[in-house]
Amino acid sequence: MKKEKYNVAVVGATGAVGEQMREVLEERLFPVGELRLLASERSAGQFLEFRGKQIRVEVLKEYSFQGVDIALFSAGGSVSAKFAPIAVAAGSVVVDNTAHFRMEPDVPLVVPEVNAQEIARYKNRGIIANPNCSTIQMVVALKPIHDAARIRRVVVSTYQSVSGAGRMAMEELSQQVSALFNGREIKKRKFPHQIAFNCIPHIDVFLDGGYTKEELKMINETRKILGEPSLRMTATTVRVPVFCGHSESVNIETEKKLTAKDVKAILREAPGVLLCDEPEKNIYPMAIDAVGKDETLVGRIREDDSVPNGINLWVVADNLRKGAALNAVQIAEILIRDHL
Ligand code: NAP
Ligand code: 3JM
Repeated sequence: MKKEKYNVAVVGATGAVGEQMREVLEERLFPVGELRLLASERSAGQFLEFRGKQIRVEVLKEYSFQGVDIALFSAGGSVSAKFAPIAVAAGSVVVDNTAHFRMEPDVPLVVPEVNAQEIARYKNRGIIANPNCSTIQMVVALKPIHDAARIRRVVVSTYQSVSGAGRMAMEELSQQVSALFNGREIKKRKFPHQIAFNCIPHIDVFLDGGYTKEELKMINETRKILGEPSLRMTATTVRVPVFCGHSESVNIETEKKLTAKDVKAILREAPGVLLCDEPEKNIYPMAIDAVGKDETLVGRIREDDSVPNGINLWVVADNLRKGAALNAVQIAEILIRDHL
C-alpha cells in the first residue's frame, strides 16, 4: 500500500541549498511526514521554519536515518561518501546533490525533464545523483534540440554566481563590496582572488590538461545524462560577482540543419524551459529575473554561420533551485509517485 506521507531528511539543512530544499518541499506540497534537519555541530540546536513550525537542527550521526524514507544530501562530497551508504542501509532512498556518486555507472544521474526514466535504476544502490547546477540548466535546454536534430558538438562558457559556492561565498562577495567602498582591506577565504568587481576563470580544482573539475563535471555529466558518451564538448567555467543565478553562453552544432526560428519553436514547447527572446524589446534571460523561478530561461537564439549547422543560445537559471533543490525534489516526487 502506498504511504500518504514520507519522512524526509535534509542533510546540510542550514546551507544555501538546504534552505531552498525546505522552501521547495513546502511550496510544492510534498507529502512530508516528519522533516529531519541535519547539519554539523556548528549549527546544531538552531531552529528553522517549515510549514509554520520551528524544527530543531540536529547533528548528523550514524543513527540519523532511522525511519527516514527519503534523504536529500547537500553537505559536500565527503559527507555524502560517508553517510549516503549509512542512510541506504537504514532504508532511505538518497538523492545526492554532490559530485561524489554522479559518474558511477550504477547510479542514475537525473534531470526529470531529460531522463526521468533513469530514476527506476535507484534500486541498484539506493542512490540517485543530482547533477551539477551548470549541467542541469544546460541539458534542460539542449535535450529537446538534441531530440529534433542531434547535437554533435557543444561549446559552453559559464557565468556562475557566488551562491554556487555556498553561504560563506555569498557573505564574502558582500563583505568585499562593502570593504572596497569603505577603503578597507578585502578578505579572501572561499575564492582564490577578489570576486567583487571581477571574473575568476577558476571553479573547483585544476585537473589534467588545464581544465578545472567544474569544467570536466559539465562535460562528463552531460554525456551521461544525454546518453552520448562520445559527444564532442568543451567548457570554460567562470565565477562572476552575481549573488544568485547562473548564466551560460552555449554554442552547438547539430547534425540536421535548424534555423533560429525552428529552435525557438522547439524551446517554446519544451518542458522546464521559458523562452525569453524578444531582443527588439530588450527581452533576454538575466540572472536577476531567473532567481525564484523554476524554469530555465533561454534566449539570444541565433544561427552561428561560422559552421554549417551552428546555433548560439544564452541559458539562465536559479542555481539553488533548478540547479540543486528543485531538481532534487522533482526527483523525489517521481520516486514517490512511481516507485515507493
Ligand atoms: P553551504 O551553504 O556551505 O552549506 C553546507 C551545509 O553542509 C551546511 O548545512 C553545513 O552545516 C553542512 N555541513 C558541512 N559539513 C558537514 C558535516 N561534516 N556534517 C554535517 N553537515 C555538514 O553549501 P551549499 O551551497 O548549500 O552546498 C552544499 C553542497 O551541495 C555542496 O558542497 C555541493 O556538493 C552541493 N551542491 C551545491 C550546489 C549549489 O549551487 N550551491 C549545487 C549543487 C550541489 P553547518 O551549518 O553545520 O556548517
Ligand atoms: C557544487 O565536496 C565538496 O566540498 C563540495 C564541492 C562542490 C560541489 C561538488 O563537487 O559536489 C561545491 C559546489 C558542487 C557540485 O554540485 O558539483
